[in-house]
Amino acid sequence: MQSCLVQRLFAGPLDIVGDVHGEIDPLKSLLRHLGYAKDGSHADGRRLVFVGDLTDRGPDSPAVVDLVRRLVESGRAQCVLGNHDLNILLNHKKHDNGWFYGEEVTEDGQVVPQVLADDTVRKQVLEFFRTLPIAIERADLRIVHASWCDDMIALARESSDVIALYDQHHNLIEQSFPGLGIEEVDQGLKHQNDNPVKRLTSGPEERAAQPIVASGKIRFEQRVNWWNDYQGRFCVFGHYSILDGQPRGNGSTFCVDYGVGKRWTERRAGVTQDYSLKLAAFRWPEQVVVFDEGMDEPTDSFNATRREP
Ligand SMILES: [Mn+2]
Repeated sequence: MQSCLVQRLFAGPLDIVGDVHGEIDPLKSLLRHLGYAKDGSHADGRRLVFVGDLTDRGPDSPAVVDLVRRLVESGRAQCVLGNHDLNILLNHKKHDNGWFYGEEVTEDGQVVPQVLADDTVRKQVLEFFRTLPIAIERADLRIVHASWCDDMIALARESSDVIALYDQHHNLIEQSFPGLGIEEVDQGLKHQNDNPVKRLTSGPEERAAQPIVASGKIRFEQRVNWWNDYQGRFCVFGHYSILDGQPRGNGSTFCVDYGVGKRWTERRAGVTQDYSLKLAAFRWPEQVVVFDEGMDEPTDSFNATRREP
């Protein structure tokens, strides 16, 4: 039997890696800078944790999933499910997961160079994603892709099947709507906020004061910075690569997604090194951030306003 969707986090020192989004070269470089051998072992007994969103946007999602899968299977790493990984698992086709369906992805009318999946890769990716928990925890630390919410975590604890849990709450929420009278935006918000799978993997949302243009679409919802009201054990998450000047950490939370998923935009602009969008790992218990290009900084500096790229 599969274990439940909230699992026990490894004991010992950890390196918690942000959203990789198909960027295999920065991932290999980061693991090297962190001191991991090719087989994923570490001389100091450290182990890896991935906060999810392994795929989409970058050049080689199949290679990233393959590497992380092998690390997880050999007991060198743990990984939680991100919203991009979830979309693939639920067979939700999005503008940036065409690679999985063997289709080229275009952005601004140009093809984004990517390795495309074949049947073998699709099968391996789906099998691996089906094994992933939504959250992992131990006495001093919690890890989730987008947001920690105790009520939603409690629901995830009772399930061992992320697809079944998603469907169950999707249907319950649909049934809660009377025939008429709930606006589409509010229906969308209920699906986002009240479905534990959505809430934990892509975070709470609220009505925006003004419509927002995002990825070429007009949206009437906006993300809620849930960490401002969070109380509980230290929580590390990813997902929020754009923090709009908010601090990355507040003493009880830390966001480790430094935006490498959009690095293809920098490459397209001719940047070949010293990228402003990075892949990072948050070291626990040290609370130091290490980047794929090797620099590291204590997180004190991240409690100040983030320097925007
Ligand atoms: Mn995400």
